[in-house]
Amino acid sequence: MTTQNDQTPPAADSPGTKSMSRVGPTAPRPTLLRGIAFGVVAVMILGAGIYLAGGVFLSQRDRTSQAGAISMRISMAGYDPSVLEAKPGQTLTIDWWNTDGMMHLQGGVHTMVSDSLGLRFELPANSRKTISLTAPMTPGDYDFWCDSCCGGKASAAMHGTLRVRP
Ligand SMILES: [Cu+2]
Repeated sequence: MTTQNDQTPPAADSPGTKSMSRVGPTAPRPTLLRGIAFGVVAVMILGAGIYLAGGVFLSQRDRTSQAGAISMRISMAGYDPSVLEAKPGQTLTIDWWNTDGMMHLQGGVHTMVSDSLGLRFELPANSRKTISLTAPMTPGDYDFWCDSCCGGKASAAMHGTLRVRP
């Protein structure tokens, strides 16, 4: 009676041992291939991520999102470019971007303000927007400035010029 019970475990063990020894020699190759495949996929994903991030970064630096728009950056160093040129009455489209973080900006924005031009634009931290302004009919140099940081109007660095020439 008890011998029947004792026989059952060895019978179950032996097929297990056989199948393990069968898998044994072939096991290293699939594992190695799987490791290589995983590595290749990981490198591809990383590469794609770096490529996409770099593309976004580069597009901010030298490309405008609007055809015919002037790309103008605002930062703690001021407007870049700081001089905009226009014909009398010409409407300029400006792709305006800001790479400063919230903590650097009073109220979280850079601004573009001018009494003589009747401008008041705000640009939140780490963002970009398309703005348009129309040059006056009278030629001249029109001052605009950022009044939300770095000393505002009193800071020479935070001024820009709209240069209107016929
Ligand atoms: Cu500012």
